[in-house]
Amino acid sequence: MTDEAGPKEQTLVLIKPDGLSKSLTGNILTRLSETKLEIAAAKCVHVSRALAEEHYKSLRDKPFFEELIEYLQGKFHSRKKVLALVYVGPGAIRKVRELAGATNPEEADAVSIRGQYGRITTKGVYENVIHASSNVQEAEREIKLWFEPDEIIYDLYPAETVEVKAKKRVWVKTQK
Ligand code: DAT
Ligand code: MG
Repeated sequence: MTDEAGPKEQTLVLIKPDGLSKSLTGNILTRLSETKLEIAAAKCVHVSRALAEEHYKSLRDKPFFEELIEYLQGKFHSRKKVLALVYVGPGAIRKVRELAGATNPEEADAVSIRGQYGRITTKGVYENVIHASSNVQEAEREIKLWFEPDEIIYDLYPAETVEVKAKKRVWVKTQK
């Protein structure tokens, strides 16, 4: 995929439980719309421990890992979920990272999303409101972790059809 402004790119964005609990979703999506990137997928996710650990697996040895996992799962907030989105477009990774601001909300540019809305708790947890992939490899790994191919409106990565025999929940049929 290419266009005049350069190669297209995709990135994973998570609005974390503090962002949802503080009713910041609209503000954050408005800020992200300034980038002119396109939303290619979106869903609410109740984050399992396994998903949180896999998402942050490169930080497994950090002293703050346990709190980070609990934070992503919403253990410290009223909204125990995240809003996961895939943004596509030229320079998507850099554009979203710039808007997000530095990891540490106290060091983040004052007008960045993390600078405006983030905080460090007394326990030392960086409640920095959103996650954004930091490079192409991370974006691919994270998008494949959070989304199935059919949940994204574009074929961002090669996908295949496999035969599965599985149970799934369906809507109960009601008589009209
Ligand atoms: P980023 O989210 O900017 O990509 P990262 O991948 O290094 O930063 O870390 C992932 C998350 O871990 C980050 O959003 C907040 C938390 N974190 C990172 N460094 C931390 C620290 N020194 N103390 C507490 N939390 C930290
Ligand atoms: Mg990171």
